[in-house]
Amino acid sequence: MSTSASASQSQTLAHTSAHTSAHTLAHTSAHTLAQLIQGIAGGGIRVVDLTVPLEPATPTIQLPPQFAPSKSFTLEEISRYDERGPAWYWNNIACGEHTGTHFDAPVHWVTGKDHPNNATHNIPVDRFIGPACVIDVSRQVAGNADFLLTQAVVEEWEGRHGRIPAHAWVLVRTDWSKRGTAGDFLNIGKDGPHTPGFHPQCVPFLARERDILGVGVETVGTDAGQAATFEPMFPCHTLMHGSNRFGLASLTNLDQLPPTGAVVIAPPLKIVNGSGSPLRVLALVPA
Ligand code: 23J
Ligand code: MN
Repeated sequence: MSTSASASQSQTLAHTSAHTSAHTLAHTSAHTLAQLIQGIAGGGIRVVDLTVPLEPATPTIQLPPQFAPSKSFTLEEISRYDERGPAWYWNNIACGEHTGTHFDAPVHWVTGKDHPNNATHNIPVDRFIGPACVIDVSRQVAGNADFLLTQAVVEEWEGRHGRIPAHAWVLVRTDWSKRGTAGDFLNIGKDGPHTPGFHPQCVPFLARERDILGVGVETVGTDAGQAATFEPMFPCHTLMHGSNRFGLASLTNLDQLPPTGAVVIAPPLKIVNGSGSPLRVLALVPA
């Protein structure tokens, strides 16, 4: 009897407390979204565009000549308020999936091909949004175009700014996007491109020990220019996508972000079985 009464009372309490917390949560999330909108509308949240312009001159990755090349961006006019369409302007577009500011999906790499939900159309959409950890190595890169981010440099950053939280975007500020010409940006020498990237040992640390969403870089691809010669070949692609994580390449304006505190929103186009896509990348930054 008393057992039954007690069970019934605890059920009632559990029900009441679940109801209260669900109600409070619903209220809190509505309030949080209202604050977000107010913040964006001049209330102290800055929206920073991390995207480069997408045009025929946008540099695309130059792989060694034995590999098939990717098409650069083209715009083909369909009509422009003329006999082809008197009241409308529109274009056909074409480009490789990995052109300009773009998203790398896990299926892009052979090591990521068997992960579930690994393509642009089926990655869970909550994984496109996360806190940004911005690691500034622009000083090191200014002295060495082949600079590789190591776990030691990441841990030194964590000593100053705190541990990288789970499901973060790790953005590497190199100031590489400030290079004015395609020649300087691609920086191709007789022995191939010289651009900064990740030390092979750093990538599993970020993916597995820090459980990041992915990495973002200012260079044309997430791997270093010389990464075709590394072991494994293209270690950032091999290990990041092998761990079902993402890449963002050809970002800009990383110098406008704080080391922590920004939120990055990076959803690719919903290309069915896409390996990636050009996208607009936005950061929400507390003023
Ligand atoms: C294909 C092969 C090698 C590389 C890449 C693509 C990229 O950087 C890319 O955009 O994903 S390194
Ligand atoms: Mn790519």
